[in-house]
Amino acid sequence: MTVERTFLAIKPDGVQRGLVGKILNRFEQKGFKLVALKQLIPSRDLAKKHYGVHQDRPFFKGLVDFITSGPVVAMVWEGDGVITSARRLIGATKPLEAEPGTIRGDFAVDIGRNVIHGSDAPETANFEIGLWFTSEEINDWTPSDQLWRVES
Ligand code: IDP
Ligand code: MG
Repeated sequence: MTVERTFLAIKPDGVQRGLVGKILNRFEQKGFKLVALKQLIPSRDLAKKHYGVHQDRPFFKGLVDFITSGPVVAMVWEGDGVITSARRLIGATKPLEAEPGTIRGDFAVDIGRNVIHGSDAPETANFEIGLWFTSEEINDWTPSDQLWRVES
């Protein structure tokens, strides 16, 4: 059985604004499992690959400039349904359209400063996890309260 994983990254605005702890808490509180985490300033090459799908969009250069402008907190989270659920916890791309209670709904107003990235599908999750992390950086572990979390 393969456990579902997603790639999440707190963008430079989230780090600069001191939102790292609050954001991690949302996913821990939900019951997902953190299996990898690091802080890094992404290279332009990494940023361009990560946002490659948007390379022809007018905002591409600004997006790459921004994401490489300071530290990002990159993470892999694991759990059933984590890809879709994390996107719901994150909220809509345009923060003014994101529901209150979501991360973007609660912490952002500007589409170019929307605090966090989350993979949008299994294929992008696999691609992004492999782009940002080596397999040695991802930890297989079992929470000691696992039996209380899920029916096994
Ligand atoms: P997502 O982050 O919700 O998956 P995408 O459409 O994949 O949204 O866009 C990637 C990122 O590019 C967004 O999170 C946002 O920061 C930025 N972006 C998307 N559309 C625009 C735009 O129209 N203007 C400026 N930035 C944008
Ligand atoms: Mg996207």
